[in-house]
Amino acid sequence: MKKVLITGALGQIGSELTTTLRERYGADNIIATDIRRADSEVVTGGPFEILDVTDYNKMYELAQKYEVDTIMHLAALLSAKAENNPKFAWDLNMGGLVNALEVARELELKFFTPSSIGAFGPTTPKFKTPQDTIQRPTTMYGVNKVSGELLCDYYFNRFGVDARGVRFPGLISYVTEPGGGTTDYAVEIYYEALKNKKYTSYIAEGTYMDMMYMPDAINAIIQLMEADAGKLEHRNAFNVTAMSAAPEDFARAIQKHIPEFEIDYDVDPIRQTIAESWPDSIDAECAANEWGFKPEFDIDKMTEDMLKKLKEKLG
Ligand code: AKB
Repeated sequence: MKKVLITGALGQIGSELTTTLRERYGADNIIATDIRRADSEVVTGGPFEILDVTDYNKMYELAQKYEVDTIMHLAALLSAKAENNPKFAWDLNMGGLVNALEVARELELKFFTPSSIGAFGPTTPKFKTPQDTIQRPTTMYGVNKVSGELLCDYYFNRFGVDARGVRFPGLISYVTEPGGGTTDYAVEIYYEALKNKKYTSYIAEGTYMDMMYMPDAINAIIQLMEADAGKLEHRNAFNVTAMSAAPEDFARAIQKHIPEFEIDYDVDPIRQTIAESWPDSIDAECAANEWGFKPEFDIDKMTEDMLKKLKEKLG
């Protein structure tokens, strides 16, 4: 990986991945793209181009112009937003992915795209969900993610595209807020803890989902992309996770720093149904064995860092 084109670079993962890769590989070697411009270091800190991922020709031209050797395709609609606009989600999530894979095939590029715990469904084993298991998701986002996993495997097996990926859990970050996901509450809770010492959760008490702090997610992407291909049995859609947590677990971790913090609940039926269709906890053993995945942050370590960094950010 020497020169990388990133789609969705202003998104939750993209903004931190772009910064980290620019530090590691040199700012000029990381081409950030997104459908919009924003007041962000992603735009000012190195090459930036406007790209709608459904525009194959523009994606191909940019990859060629900058002579990249890798595409990291992050642009996608998250679970709750996709459920509100399923046809648009299909067009964007699948159209963008197939375009990016085609560019990778044509120009012989390495490839990364994230899948998600959303690729699992109600009939998937709920606890310690194995790497290879039943995947019958009941959301449009999940349908997109399973199709995407299969498409990446297909492009590797049929055309030899070195496509790699992980199944991310809910990602928590103080840099860029997520938009339209089911796990977004786990980010909002920290903002509200600092601003109002109180949070009303749209996810019900006792609802467990996997989560991970963004620095661990960024490390996982880099580690997987730099891993020796010969050691990868799975290549795509590796389960990765750092913790399985419910809203009250975040509340307890926050109360260690802000004792007066309170949580109550006003459950959103759509996002609750999505959450209940996902596993309580997934098993990341294959990622650990095949490329050394090992997260650093548990809920307490993450909470301490999140509150400190957010306090600095919010002033
Ligand atoms: C979402 O909630 O949609 C995402 C995800 C788990 O893929 N954060």
